[in-house]
Amino acid sequence: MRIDIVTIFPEMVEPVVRCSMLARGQQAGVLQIHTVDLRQFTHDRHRTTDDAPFGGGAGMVMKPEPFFEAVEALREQAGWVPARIVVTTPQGRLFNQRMAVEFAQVPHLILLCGHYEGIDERVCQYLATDEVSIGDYVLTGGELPALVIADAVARLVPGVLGNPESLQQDSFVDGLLAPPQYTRPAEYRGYRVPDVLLSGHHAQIARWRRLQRLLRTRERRPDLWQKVQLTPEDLKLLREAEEG
Ligand code: 97T
Repeated sequence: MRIDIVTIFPEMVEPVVRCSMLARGQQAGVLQIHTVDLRQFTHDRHRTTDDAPFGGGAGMVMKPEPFFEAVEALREQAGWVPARIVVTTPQGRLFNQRMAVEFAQVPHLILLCGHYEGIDERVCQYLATDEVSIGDYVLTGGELPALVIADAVARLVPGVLGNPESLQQDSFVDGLLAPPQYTRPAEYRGYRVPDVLLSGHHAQIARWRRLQRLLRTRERRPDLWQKVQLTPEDLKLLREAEEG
């Protein structure tokens, strides 16, 4: 898989893709991540990427031409394989694990980072395949959202993670949060690891973990809880927890 991140701040993006798990996938040869300087696709002396908004108003808008030319050049380089072209913007659909799985299924992902008051709408309408937000807060630019998306997608590419079993245990795969995890020492500053985890009773441990996931999701994420399909075993675990 190839991921291109198109930005006016390549020096912000570059160190992140050179390190972390993203580097592992590139080392393994299953993932290629390129940081692309949008200014390479300008033609004027000042390498202009923005301009005043038509109709007036505060701030600047990113010009369409450098984005169109960058995407064309990158797709050409990649041999015109199927691509998703994603603009990161507060106006986009909210990013989630389902979208990460979708994006991981195409061989070429191009992430376009916006700044200022936004990007010329023609980029969103005629060039991008997707407009994506990573959450309801305002950032200074699309670089961090692009890195978030790149990370979430890259770890799904076969060979990027050392142990693919962990993918099956991801939160959201079955719509529940993960259970609490502990490691040695079994007691630290008087804080003890729950006895059941030290017991070696695998069935009881599995039941305890399932219950913790249910309780946490109900307490912290009513939005996820609404959609959970509870099994008869889940209802029994919850009933017992309420009694005991
Ligand atoms: O706040 C932003 C500014 C520019 C580009 C993207 C964002 C954003 O994306 N998700 C949340 C905020």
